[in-house]
Amino acid sequence: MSDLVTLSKSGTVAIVEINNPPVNALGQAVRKGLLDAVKQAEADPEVTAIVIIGAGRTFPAGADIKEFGRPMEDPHLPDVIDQIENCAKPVVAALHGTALGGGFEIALGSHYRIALSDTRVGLPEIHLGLIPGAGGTQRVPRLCGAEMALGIMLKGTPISAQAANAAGLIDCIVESDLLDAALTYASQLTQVRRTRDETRGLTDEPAYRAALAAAENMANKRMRGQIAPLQIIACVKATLEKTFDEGRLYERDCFFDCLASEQSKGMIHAFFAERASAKVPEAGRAQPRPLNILGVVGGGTMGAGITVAALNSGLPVTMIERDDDSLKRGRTNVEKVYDRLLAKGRITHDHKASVMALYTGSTDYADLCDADMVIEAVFERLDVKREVFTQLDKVMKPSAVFASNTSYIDIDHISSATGRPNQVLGLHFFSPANIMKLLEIVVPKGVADDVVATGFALAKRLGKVPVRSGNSAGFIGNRILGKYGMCAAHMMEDGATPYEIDAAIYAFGYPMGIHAMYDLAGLDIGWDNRKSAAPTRNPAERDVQISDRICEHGWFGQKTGRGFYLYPQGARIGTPDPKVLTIIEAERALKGITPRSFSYEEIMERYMAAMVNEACEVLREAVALKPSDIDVTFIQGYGFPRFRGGPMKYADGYGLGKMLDNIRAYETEDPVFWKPSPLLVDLIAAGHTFEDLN
Ligand code: 3H9
Repeated sequence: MSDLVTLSKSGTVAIVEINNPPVNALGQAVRKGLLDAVKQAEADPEVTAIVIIGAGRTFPAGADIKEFGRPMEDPHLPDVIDQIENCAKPVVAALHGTALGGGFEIALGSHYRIALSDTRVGLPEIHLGLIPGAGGTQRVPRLCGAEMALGIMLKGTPISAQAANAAGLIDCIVESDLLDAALTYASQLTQVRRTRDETRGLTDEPAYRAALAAAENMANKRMRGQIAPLQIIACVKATLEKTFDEGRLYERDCFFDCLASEQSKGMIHAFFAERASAKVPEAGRAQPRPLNILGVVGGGTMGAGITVAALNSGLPVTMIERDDDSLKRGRTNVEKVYDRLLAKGRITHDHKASVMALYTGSTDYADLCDADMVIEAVFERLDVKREVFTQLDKVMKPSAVFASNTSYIDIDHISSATGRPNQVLGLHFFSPANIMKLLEIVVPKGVADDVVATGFALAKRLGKVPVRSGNSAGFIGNRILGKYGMCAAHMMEDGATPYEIDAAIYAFGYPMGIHAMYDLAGLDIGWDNRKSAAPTRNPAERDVQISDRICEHGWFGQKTGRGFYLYPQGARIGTPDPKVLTIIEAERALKGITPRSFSYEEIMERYMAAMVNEACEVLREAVALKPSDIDVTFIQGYGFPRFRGGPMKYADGYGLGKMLDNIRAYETEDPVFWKPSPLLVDLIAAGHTFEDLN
């Protein structure tokens, strides 16, 4: 037996313990150990029942994702689970932590399931572009019906032990002493029970079929182009049409189809990239400073969103505003978030009250004297921000960490307003800040390591996905966005309508196209930026002014009812605007451009080439530490389809040589905009890919 699985006995009950930190992933050695242990316990005449339990922080959290992509080694998880299910002695799975994926499937193949009350169980394979492949799609619907089973597998979000218990997925919940409770439970069992024979979930066939139809409808709309969701639905349908064994074989085929797909490779890449982005050199060299009280300056959309994110994590927040009216608005902005949840029945009044008890508002900076960290989230103007930092410098304690929530401004220009610039970093939150996962942590030169480590500790506490960025204009995300945004503008002026460009981007897998996104963010933001950048613009650079013309009409996007699109009666989804097309035609005529047509393929080739080429510059200048950080930035902050793994992963798959050829061809049309990045050229010359740089 392997060291990762141990077998012991308590009286007549055998204890099989899985000990593979940190999450007891089910790698080959664990599977083999588990198989051997169960066989051995079954063969032991003294043993009357078996308990399977995880050591450390959790019951297995699933298959070992690192093994995917390599040849599968025996024993396979479904065979291990068969051994457990076919065991002649009762097997009890004792769950704690996060029993996920293959881990939960082991529990489902066991005859009984007992769990600590704070356990979460689930089948999150969908987030890896996979489906449950060890019986999950066949057992869960048999136990709890199609609607709940599809919810668990299509959302991939773990559910509480209580919800699982109510649905019949867990038999018994205990508050503490899991092993003792499981031993007592197991010692009283006399017979085995097989989840495969359950039919409770199948009793109401019309409801079952209705749930399948609803899921299919949802997947086609909201999970467009993805393979795994439809495979999950097909597997659940198979529970009606096939025997358990046939269904399992069908599930197995679907699992391997998904595993072989580019989509699962992209999503698995994203899984590891999101964990790697938190591992920065500074956090390896220094411990974070204590973080018990947070200050937030500004109660507008961003300040309130950041406050909510902090309050949700249990961090007390002192919000500073310039006067009583503004402070009242700030508090209202925070409360609005909870009131919406209350209205939807997602939280109780008590919950809101307990969270709001952590909130303090003030108009006096001196009230930040105890704060360990302060995040400034005021208007995006350097003079305003500098004034705030001057005030903060007077009142913050010596060890305090200062952060500016900015999307563009040079942090050095802000930090020089304080006497301690080595304690100032940038935190670029994305709106809505309490929802969006991405947090760009902007690290100017000379910032103390423990200050950077504190920024990453804050991100972890708030449940954000942090990406380290150098202090370059627009940081990682907006800098690259600026470039491919320009590429889209060129295509628009050359003949593609904004609606065709958006349709191509949507078909690629984005939730919306770039013009719809501009409308959502507000066209005036870009207009202001272009006006302030005008004096320093390179005159040789192509200057598309279509969106300026739109702004000159006062059409700033959704908030004014029209932008690139029309939004009649407050509509959230826009319709094409013939007047915008007229504006575009006029601009083309002014420049003497004869419009030509663009296929979706060409639109995406140019769009991706602009994105990846600028990303190479961001890497070359060490603004981003590695390509996978850029992938994370675009997946988490800019709607890049996760199933494509991010722009750099996509580029590796597309072929770097082919992408460079495209860029060189575009360069002949516009040598100012299209300059191949030396990093891309060198990478190809060395026969490497972005993956090699990760
Ligand atoms: C599956 O089960 C398929 C089956 O249906 C069929 C098979 C035939 N494997 O996230 P954290 C690592 S598919 C390998 O920072 P947390 C992770 O990379 C699987 N490694 O901790 C990190 O490593 P490092 C279905 C894994 O507390 C470390 O563990 N299951 C795995 O924030 C800590 O992770 C899933 O999709 C794994 N399965 O969150 C669950 N899981 O320190 C995926 C984690 O080197 N995992 N690692 O960076 C999770 O959702 C979270 O990790 C979990 C803990 C909630 C468990």
